[in-house]
Amino acid sequence: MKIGMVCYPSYGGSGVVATELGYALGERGHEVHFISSARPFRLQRYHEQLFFHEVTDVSYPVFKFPPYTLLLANKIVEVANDVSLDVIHAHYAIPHSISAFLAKQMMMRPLPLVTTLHGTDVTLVGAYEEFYQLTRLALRSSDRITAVSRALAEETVETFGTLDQGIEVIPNFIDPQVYLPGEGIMKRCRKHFAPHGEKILAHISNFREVKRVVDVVNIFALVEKVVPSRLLLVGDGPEMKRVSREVVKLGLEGKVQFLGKQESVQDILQMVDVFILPSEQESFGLVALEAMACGVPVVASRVGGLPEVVQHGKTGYLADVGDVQGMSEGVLKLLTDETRYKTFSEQAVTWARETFPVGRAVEGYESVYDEVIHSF
Ligand code: GMT
Repeated sequence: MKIGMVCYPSYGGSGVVATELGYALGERGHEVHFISSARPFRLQRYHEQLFFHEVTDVSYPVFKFPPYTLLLANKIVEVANDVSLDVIHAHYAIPHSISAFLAKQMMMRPLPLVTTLHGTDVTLVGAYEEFYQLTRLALRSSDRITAVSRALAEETVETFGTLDQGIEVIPNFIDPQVYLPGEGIMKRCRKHFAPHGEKILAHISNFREVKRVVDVVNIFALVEKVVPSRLLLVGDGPEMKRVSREVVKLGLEGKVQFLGKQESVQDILQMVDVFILPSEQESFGLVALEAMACGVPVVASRVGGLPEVVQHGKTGYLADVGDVQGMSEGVLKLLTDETRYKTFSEQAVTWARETFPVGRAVEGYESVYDEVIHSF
């Protein structure tokens, strides 16, 4: 099959899922054409079945903002005609499915559209009054819709009503060859961050408000009073200043390290003891899955799709959103009992590998493409 993959290029789970899916499809002999405003950040390795088409900007005095949605629609048509795409797979409803919908209208032949919902497109963006009607159009005009968790599929129906084509849940996935417990080189780094054998906690995100990174710092403050520890904060985003201020306010400088944006998060996860994800909303929490695959138990909020990803009392602990005390207790339960820690860590690896293998997800998407192509 020839698949047009439309995604955001920047740091974020949806771009990661689209890119990893592209590589896996390429391995199975499909041709995958990424269409985006820049090269997706995980699209680094050369693969003969993978191609990238950049949506180029235009500058014209009457446009206050360049109309990206339209430029993308035009590019989709160009690529679809040039390489004879069989299907368009849009990751994120706004604006990608809308651009694909426009592209479909411009085509002289049918071009099936599959939309994958990742979360904030529905839970935040889609539910804003300003985007509500557009998101509804994106959903209604997609030939097939998939969602990354049951929770997200249910929330979509609650917000937008029942959709004729239904929503298929295809959970996110990991490549167990990449995300695995590791030692080796990471032992050296561990010594660098925790020279006196302190425990290492970590959080990775795009530092948006919805991630509640300030809670991470507060959870860490409670933990490190009991167990000598260090906190690694990976990523960057709008909340960075507030988070840095909280670190200073609590006198935690020297115990908290900001690592900025990083690409191979598996290298960092392999030296971590507990991963913290206290988000306000999380349709799936891909990074929590990546952590577990590396043998790192997760302490997270009981929200959205996280209970489908983190098994409370088995691969980590869940607490209500904002329950800093509860989450710090979860971390301490893990850090103060070696036997429990080892059991959780092993269960996390098994759960991640057996429940979310890349192969199962790729087969799921392949059959969605196949069905939609043959229904035209
Ligand atoms: O969480 C973000 O801020 C980024 C966002 C994205 O579009 O990449 O993540 C969403 O999609 C990921 C991949 O499916 C999910 O793992 C995240 O849970 C989801 N984020 C939210 O729902 C807040």
